[in-house]
Amino acid sequence: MSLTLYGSPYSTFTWSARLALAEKGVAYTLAAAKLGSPEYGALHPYRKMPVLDHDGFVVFEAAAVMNYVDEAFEGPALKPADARGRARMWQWSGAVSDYVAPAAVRGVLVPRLVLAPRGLAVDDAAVQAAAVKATGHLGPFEAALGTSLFLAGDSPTFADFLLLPIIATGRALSEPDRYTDGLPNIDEWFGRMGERPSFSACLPGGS
Ligand SMILES: N[C@@H](CCC(=O)N[C@@H](CS)C(=O)NCC(=O)O)C(=O)O
Repeated sequence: MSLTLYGSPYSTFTWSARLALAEKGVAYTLAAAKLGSPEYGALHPYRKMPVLDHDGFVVFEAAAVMNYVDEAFEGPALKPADARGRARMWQWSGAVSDYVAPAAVRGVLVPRLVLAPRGLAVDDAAVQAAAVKATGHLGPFEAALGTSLFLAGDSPTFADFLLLPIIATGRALSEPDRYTDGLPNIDEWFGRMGERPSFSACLPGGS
C-alpha cells in the first residue's frame, strides 16, 4: 500500500490533513509539493497543498482528504455518528475555509511568514486589518466553544483539525498581528487539542 501526502509541514491545510492521518493512526509519506511542476499540476489542477495519493487514487482539498482518510482506513471515527453532528462539522469546516482562512492565512500568515522572510514587500496596514478581521471571524467559533468541548461535539472532527493550525500559528505571532487574543474559549479548546498525541506528532518544527 502506498500513501503519500503532498504538502509542506508549514502549510496550515497540509497540517490539518496530517492531524487527521495521525488521529487515524495511518502511516504515510509526506512529500514536498512542487507546486509549479507539470507533475504537480496533474495532481492538483489549482496547484495548492495538500494532495493525497493512495495507490494512484488522488484527492485534493483538505476536507476531502480528511474525509477519505476517515472512510478508507480503520481507526477511530473522525466525524460524528449523527446527522446533526456532521452538519455542525461541515458548517464549521466551511467557515474555517471560507471566512477564517482568507483573513488569517492569506491576510496575515502568508505575508508575515512567507513573503517577508523572502524579502518581498508586505503592507503592514493590510496585515493588521486582516488580523482584526480574522479575530472577528473567530467570534462565532469562540461562542460555539463556550457550550461544546470541540466544534462538533465531545470529540475532535475535521472542523477542529482545520482550525487548529490556524490558531497554533496565530498564537505564535507578535502583537498586533496576533489574531488569537481575547478568545478564552478558543484558548481552552487549544489546550485540549494540544494534549492530544496528534498535536505534537504534527508540529511543523518536529517534522
Ligand atoms: N481549499 C484548499 C486550500 C489549500 C491552500 O490554500 N493551501 C495553501 C497552503 S496552506 C497553498 O497551497 N498555498 C500555495 C500557493 O497558494 O501558492 C484546501 O482545503 O486544501
